[in-house]
Amino acid sequence: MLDSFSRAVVTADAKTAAIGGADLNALKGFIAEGNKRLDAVNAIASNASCCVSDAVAGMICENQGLIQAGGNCYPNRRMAACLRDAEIVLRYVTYALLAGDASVLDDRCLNGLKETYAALGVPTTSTVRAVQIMKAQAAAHIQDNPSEALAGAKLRKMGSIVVEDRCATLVAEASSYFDRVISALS
Ligand SMILES: CCC1=C(C)/C(=C/C2=NC(=C\c3[nH]c(/C=C4\NC(=O)[C@H](C)[C@H]4CC)c(C)c3CCC(=O)O)/C(CCC(=O)O)=C2C)NC1=O
Repeated sequence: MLDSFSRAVVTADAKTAAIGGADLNALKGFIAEGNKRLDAVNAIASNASCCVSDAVAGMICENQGLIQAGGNCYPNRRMAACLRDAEIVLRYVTYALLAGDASVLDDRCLNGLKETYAALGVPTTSTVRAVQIMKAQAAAHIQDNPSEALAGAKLRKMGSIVVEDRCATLVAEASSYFDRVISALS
């Protein structure tokens, strides 16, 4: 598992190069923006159970065959496995966001997941739908701008946002990790 720092070392070593000015500048940025990153991780992690249950409920609403006999969220044992898997994915996305590097997500969560799902008959299009919903939720929580229309009574704001750009860079980075999950399953 790599983070932004160990990634810079591994990349430089592969070129037998010293850590150069551009690498150090990138790491300086990582440190300077570090508190925003921690807020972004916290925004996802402390809303995780709400995100997971809402994403899986949304996926099922759109495809109710999943909870009928023969569906992959039927019976309750599979429903529980599905909720657990969505929680696992979200957890690894937050780890990647904390590290600033996708390797923890790739190595410990996505490696072999497509094959596991194929063997178990877990429908990847439905999984992808749940991941897409979590991607949208994560963006809203990092921006601290959840939609009142979608969140209703569950609306929760963290109050820690740096308002000028609504953490656009971190939203894009988190989105890229969700996209990685989607492409690993597709
Ligand atoms: C740390 C990384 C890690 C991951 C990612 C992981 C995934 C994972 N999900 C599994 C099952 C499963 N995953 C699902 C998920 C779903 N079914 C649906 O219809 C939905 C589309 C979807 C939820 C969004 C289901 C239903 C099962 C059980 C399938 C079965 O036993 O028939 C299994 C088989 C073993 C088990 O049931 O526990 C694994 C290994 N395990 C891990 O250790």
